[in-house]
Amino acid sequence: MPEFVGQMPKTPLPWTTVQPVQRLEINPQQIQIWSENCQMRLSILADNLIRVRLTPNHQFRPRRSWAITPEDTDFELVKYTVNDTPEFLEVTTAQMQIKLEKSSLKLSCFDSVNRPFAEDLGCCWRASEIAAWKKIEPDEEFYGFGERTGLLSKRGQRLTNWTTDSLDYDTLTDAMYQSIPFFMALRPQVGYGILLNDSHWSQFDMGAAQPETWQMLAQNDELDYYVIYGPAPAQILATYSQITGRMPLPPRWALGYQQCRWSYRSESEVRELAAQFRQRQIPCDVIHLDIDYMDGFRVFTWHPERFANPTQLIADLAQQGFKVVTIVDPGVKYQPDGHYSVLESGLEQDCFVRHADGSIFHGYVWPDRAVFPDFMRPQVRHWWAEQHRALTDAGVAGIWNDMNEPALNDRPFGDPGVKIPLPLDAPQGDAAEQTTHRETHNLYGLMMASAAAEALAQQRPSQRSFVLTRSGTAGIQRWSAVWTGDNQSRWEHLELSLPMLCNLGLSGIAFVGADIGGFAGEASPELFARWMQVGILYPMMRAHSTITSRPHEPWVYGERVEQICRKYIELRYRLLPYLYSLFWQASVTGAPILRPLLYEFPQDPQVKHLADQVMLGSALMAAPVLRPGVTCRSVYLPAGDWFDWWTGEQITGGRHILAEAPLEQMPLYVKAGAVIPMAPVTQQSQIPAQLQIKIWPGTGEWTLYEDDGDSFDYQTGSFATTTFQVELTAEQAIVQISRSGSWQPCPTRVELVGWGEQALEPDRDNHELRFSPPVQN
Ligand code: MIG
Repeated sequence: MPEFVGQMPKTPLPWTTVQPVQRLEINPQQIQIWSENCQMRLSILADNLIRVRLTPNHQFRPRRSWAITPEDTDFELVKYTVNDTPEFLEVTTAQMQIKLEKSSLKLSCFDSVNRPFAEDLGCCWRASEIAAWKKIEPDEEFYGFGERTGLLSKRGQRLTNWTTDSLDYDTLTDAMYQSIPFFMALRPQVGYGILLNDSHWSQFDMGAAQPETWQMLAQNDELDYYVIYGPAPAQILATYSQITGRMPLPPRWALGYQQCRWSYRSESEVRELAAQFRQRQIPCDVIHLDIDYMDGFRVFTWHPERFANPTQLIADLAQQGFKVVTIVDPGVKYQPDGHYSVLESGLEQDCFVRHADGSIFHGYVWPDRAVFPDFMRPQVRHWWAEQHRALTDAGVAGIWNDMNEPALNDRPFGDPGVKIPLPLDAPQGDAAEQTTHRETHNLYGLMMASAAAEALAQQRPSQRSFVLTRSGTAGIQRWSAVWTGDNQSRWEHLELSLPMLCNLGLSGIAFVGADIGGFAGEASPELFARWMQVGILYPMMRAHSTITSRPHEPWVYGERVEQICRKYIELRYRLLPYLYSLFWQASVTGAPILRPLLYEFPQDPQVKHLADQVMLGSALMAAPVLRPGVTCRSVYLPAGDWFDWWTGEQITGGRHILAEAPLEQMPLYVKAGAVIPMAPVTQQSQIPAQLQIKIWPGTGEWTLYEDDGDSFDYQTGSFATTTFQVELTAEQAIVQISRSGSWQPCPTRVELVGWGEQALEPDRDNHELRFSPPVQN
């Protein structure tokens, strides 16, 4: 545990255990339970969702305006039955049963055929911490936990929830930028999720201390958690995202290739960069401006010489099809000379975090001495959002939030000797709900990102927002995409990006990416080429590099690597209609876009640790090369029929195969019956002029989503969903097509791979296409 966090006693105090139930009260939604030394509230929120609260105090903590989950009363009442015996209280919903042992308040859950899950072993508390222990079932593995390095399953690990600037992270790193106290426990047939609904410092021990026990512990005087029954990961995420929120549909351009560097230091450098992309015909949508666009690292300013006319620059870039995203850090330069309106107005409106003694807190970050907004207060967020006009007025299309853990204690900024963390006893929040940084630390990034989203919504009201954040907690998907911070240009980091992004996806955050090429250090040409191949699978596809490294532009590593980058970025652009539909799906159901195989094949024991192969949606599987010098690799194909993306060869699954993987090729496979829409290559994302719907022979169903890609008109019906149902018989293949929504789709052809191609009527409604098998020779 970081020493600055706890007020933990040096010698741990003994735990207090729960006394037997004295009395209980059964209400339509909540069951109140009183014992001699604590009270418990069991809320039945859906057939597969309960919330458990337990406190030794007389009252539960009041709800906060920044709470990430809804009030219990926001849920519709569900029917459940109660069986109240002297030993047990049994609550049964349509999907699960909850059994409470009255002597101990231990709570266990069971599925409809009585298989146990989330079984309590005990709940205790002592000074400033409270914990519950539950049973690990023999075949259980644990996924999610937000942003984590290491293997896919976290069984046997101890994981801390505390947002931390984790520069130089590796597989041993514990707390990282994001802190998401959620995981799912999966075993064949049974799966459930746990959200620890607490922003204080907390920890999960998934069998590190005792192999058959998992524990959650919070530095709080109340235990508050949700149990979500699945059993499949998709169901767990659907419910999890119902309580923590889903990603709003992003603008289509945010799915394109994004180019970043610390930093593009001047207008002419940025213009040159843009020109390179267009001359070399490498598609790109977004250019990021890192901290050097500012005047002396003052947030919401432009450098007077190097970025003298940002409005003109951004307008010119728009002509060439580029959007500009600017970095925004939370630290506001403290130099009260009357010339910096952000500081002046922030001081005037009392926006900055103060010490417990009332004096303003100062830390040292990029602008040297700085003060930090208290984003927990709504009026501070409004003020912060207003400041964004300096950027949006110039035409900035998206906001990149960095350093919002907040990062200020572990980096030698300013005076190298001064490392001052934000004190845990600093008051935060409005007078009405005042608390301390101890409770809000993990929320700092979330609330900062929500202010950025508020700014874009206000200042670009008819366009969808793009916010990117480094820090966040559960629910961050509502406001922002997430990237995995300062990774390194090493093969190990290419490899670990996959389980890391998959676990973020299993934590409800679909819009995620890692810096392509690695942020710190020097990539070899081979590593960069392989990373660009993997990068097309990242929901957010951005290359970035640090100030001392080579820029990670597609042409930096010579002709051969440039060719490879072009080929894969073009493939990304051809796949945009498919990806865009996956984003729509994520926005509606909470499903991840980049998925571990276990998400698609939860019953297959072969894939529970598999993370060097990934699924993009349910149709496409990639088996990238993650090591130098490798030109072929073993690939596991789950049961069923598959097709090689490159050769079209049909392969029977349920086995390992050896795949050819010369540097030019990332092995890619498609499931039989898959439907993948493809657009012509363009240099920037746009509404496709025509679509080719590729279907691989088999049986399946898939829905294509289309709209204008940028406005909110889709909310009033201006979209098209087209569902393709594919059925394969010995004599023929039948594709049934139905469309809804008022968006007029583009000209479309349907290709049954290896069989033939047919044009589709523009209205696409209730069509049936029949294909005859190819003539064998
Ligand atoms: O102290 O803005 O993770 O992407 O380029 C480093 C400079 C601050 C850290 C971010 C990185 C960004 C860099 N920032």
